[in-house]
Amino acid sequence: MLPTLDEEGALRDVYSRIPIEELKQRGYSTRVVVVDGGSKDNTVKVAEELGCDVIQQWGEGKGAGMRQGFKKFLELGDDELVMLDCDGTYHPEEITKMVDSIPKNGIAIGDRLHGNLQPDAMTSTNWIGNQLLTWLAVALHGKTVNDLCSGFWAFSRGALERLQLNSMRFEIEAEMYTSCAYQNIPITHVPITYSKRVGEAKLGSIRDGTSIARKLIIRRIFPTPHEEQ
Ligand SMILES: Nc1nc2c(ncn2[C@@H]2O[C@H](COP(=O)(O)OP(=O)(O)OP(=O)(O)O)[C@@H](O)[C@H]2O)c(=O)[nH]1
Ligand SMILES: [Mg+2]
Repeated sequence: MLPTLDEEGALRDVYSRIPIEELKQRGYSTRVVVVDGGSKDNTVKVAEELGCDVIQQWGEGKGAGMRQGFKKFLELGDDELVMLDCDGTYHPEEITKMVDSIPKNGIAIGDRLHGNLQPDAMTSTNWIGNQLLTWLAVALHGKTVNDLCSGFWAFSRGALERLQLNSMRFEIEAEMYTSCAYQNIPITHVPITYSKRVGEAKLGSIRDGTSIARKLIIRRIFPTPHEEQ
């Protein structure tokens, strides 16, 4: 599953690097689903040309889009789901390693901070923010996580069925983690490569960092959303 907002510059390359053959050798048949948040560029056209399934999300934000993608996955009855940002920062070749690392009824999280973080990939503000938010998450919720804001996750169906989420924007990863903490969903950490993005960032470091911290605090007080939207 690839969440997109104006990612025409990266989508073709990301798609072509998905290791469909290697996954086939492991017994998987694969579908590529693009969840689009209302791109103004040619992202949707490119996704259709490539033969991806396209979900045009309602509402705005990566969190809203991912939750719609999760819902579709559960309806379709598929077994495992891998989600990665579609901006060229994550390496689709590493999907096999992620899938191999999914614990039973659990989740594998790609770990940029103890992996191969390329020198120009993350600004120092974002590096500090990622470290602080990861530290805050563990301090509040107690479950080990190495890279809270990673955009590369691999889920078993059993884990996705249990996640309880209502995030709209970039707090979604933090909420997936808190849901794992409260429901004892096993997590493994997989060192991954992280490269400089293609195109413009949609995340505002300060604004989105603050809402991620707020989500971590809210879920310490109210472990599950009042109502899943
Ligand atoms: N479906 C959907 N995807 C979105 C939306 N906003 C951003 N995305 C996608 O979510 C992924 C992460 O967004 P980025 O802008 O890369 O945010 P980031 O990775 O946290 O920030 P950078 O480190 O600056 O790249 C990208 O693939 C975006 O295209 C949205 O509203 N809906
Ligand atoms: Mg990114």
